[in-house]
Amino acid sequence: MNQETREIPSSCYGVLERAAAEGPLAEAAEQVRVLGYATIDSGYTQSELQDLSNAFDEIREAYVARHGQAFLESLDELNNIRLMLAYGDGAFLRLALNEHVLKAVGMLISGKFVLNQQNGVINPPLENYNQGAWHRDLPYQHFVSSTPLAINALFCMDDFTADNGATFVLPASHRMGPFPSPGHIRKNAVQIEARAGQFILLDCMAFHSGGYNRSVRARRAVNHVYNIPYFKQQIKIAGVLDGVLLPPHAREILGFDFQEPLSVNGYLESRRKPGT
Ligand SMILES: O=C(O)CCC(=O)C(=O)O
Repeated sequence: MNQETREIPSSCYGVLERAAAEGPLAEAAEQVRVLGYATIDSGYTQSELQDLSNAFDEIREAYVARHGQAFLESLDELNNIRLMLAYGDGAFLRLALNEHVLKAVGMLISGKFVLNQQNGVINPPLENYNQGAWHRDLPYQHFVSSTPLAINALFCMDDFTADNGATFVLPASHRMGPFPSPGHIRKNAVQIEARAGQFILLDCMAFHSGGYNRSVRARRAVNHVYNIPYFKQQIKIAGVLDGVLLPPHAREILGFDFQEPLSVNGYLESRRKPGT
């Protein structure tokens, strides 16, 4: 029986407390809290998606030319484009500030959050690649936190299908410290199929892995890790972008407002009250 025709009971008993989630973003946030992953729509039109897709390929070509294919290969970096928002006409900066994503992340991370990293990810056909192995996005960590510290919003540049190696996730693994056993993985791994233009939201402590791409074309994605402002960014965005023209909300999300003071004086000045 498929998911749509199941008759799911709607009544309950013995329940004193119930989670509230109204609308697709709140429902996705609830699913991330419980299972560690969900999908949401970005709201882009087909023509905006096509522009992003073209921009992705142009930026990649220029990136590989700038850094050199052999050098990138020697670092296992050929299938990544670091900090895409630093290139092109601002399309990837707008993607990092997508209002659906920021709303959903705001429902998940209590208080302020910043963008830690934005990376183009390419899953090449019939080859292994650096994201095709189980990992957390806060790697080497084996604790459990009661609320998310970081969320990955993985933008699907192409359709994610079983054939082209759509991302696998281990549901609820953000609630367990250790990496699960091989038997648990065999029984519980879920592959997340999604349409181009959707975001896959992952609690950064949920174990996930790209799948093997058996199709004839690369599967492209752009990951965005947002986290509480206490973690350092992968690349200091305030050192790469000129923040002068950015609106206050963008400056906050990109981390301009959370740079560590360089001295005690700098710290005290950063706290100076207006008019003193
Ligand atoms: O390529 C994928 O499907 C997974 C990407 C990934 O693991 C990541 O961005 O952390």
